Amino acid sequence: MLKRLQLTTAGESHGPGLTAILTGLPAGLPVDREVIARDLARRQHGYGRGRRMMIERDEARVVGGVRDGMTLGSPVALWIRNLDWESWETIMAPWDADPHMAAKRRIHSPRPGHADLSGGMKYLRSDLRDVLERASARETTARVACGAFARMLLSALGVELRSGVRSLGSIGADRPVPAWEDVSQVDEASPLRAIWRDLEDEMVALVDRAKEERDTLGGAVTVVAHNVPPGLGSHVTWSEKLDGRLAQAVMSVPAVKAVEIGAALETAGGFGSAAHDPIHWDPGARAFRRPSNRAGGLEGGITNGEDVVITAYKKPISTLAKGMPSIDLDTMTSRTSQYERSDVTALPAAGVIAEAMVALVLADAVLEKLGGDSMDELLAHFEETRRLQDEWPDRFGPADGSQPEPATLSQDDDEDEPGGDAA
Ligand code: EPS
Repeated sequence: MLKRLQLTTAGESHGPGLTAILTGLPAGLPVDREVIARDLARRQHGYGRGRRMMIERDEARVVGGVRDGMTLGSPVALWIRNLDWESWETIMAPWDADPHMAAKRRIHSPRPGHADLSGGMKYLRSDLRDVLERASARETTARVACGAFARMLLSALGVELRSGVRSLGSIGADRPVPAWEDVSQVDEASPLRAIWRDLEDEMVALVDRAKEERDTLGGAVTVVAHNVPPGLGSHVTWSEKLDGRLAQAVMSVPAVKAVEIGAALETAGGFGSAAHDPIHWDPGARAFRRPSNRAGGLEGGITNGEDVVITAYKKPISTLAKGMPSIDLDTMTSRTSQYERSDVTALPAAGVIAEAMVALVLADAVLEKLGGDSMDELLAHFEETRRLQDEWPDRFGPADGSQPEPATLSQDDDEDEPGGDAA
């Protein structure tokens, strides 16, 4: 779904490491390695993660596309080591794996909700590990590292992104749609990166309870992109609509089963008059203003200059320590699903991953609209587009400059229109 950028990742959860190749970035983008390191650390953080996160210290080694802190316009290539590889080498080696060890860790009783059964059937594997290793959320490390490059491109245009946990289980589900001010206050060091800090203790207690009950939890994370230029994406073709492109990217985050833009769930249940954001004109600032942002910054699949607000709803992790009713494929009899070390919840990380996906889609839409092989060209095109957009309202109004009577469209007027029912 990306149009100018292309992202490919490779690597298994317990393989040697992860590779990512990101193509399409312009030359001359300053690359701050601290931004990449910070996003990787943010993704690793969060209450409810399993022991694996104590083993890994994610670090992206840039092995292509960057020279002396600047992109070259060539593909950016990254390598991230799996420190856990040491314990899995005999099982996951590309050659000469130890058959005895591999058999010990073979998966033949699929976890309901996971890719185990559907992937095993599709790829005709007799060890479901062949599926779970790639279906694992470990892969999102590579996405977050590349998302940091997209974030840096966006920040050159003044766009910022933040996220947080909006609800965990049912805690927080009755709170309003978070705005930029809410996600900006998220304390990255807090246990769950909760948007509503007053609910954090209750959320932590629920994670403890789920762990004790050998169960798992889902919830919702909200990403807000601030200062997004108007005019990204387009209404003209279904595949260019930016809401659709964002939804696809965010839905691809592991365990996400629904994506909401703005206040979609709330507005779907009411009247149109309570759903849409009134449009005002501020003559001093020569800017359109909206007192609300229920549309989440997107109208007609195009950014309208308001903050882009996206919520991802994540199902509870499908690896339950207590298992779920399943089938042993070796005997085709009922059996509890096999357990693989996992997390009780990964919601705090999901927010960071969704941020990376939103950043990649927005950066892609920026490149689609503004083009340019270099950052210099991109920024020049950005300024010119801004100037044209600022001047655009002058194209309206009577040619002689007189003030027209305010126009109203009544139902009767509508019926007199060509093609109206009254014809
Ligand atoms: C995951 C299971 C756990 C998580 C892992 C995703 O890994 P392991 O089976 O090695 O304990 O920690 O997430 C990561 C490794 C990560 O970097 O996010 C799964 O089954 O999806």
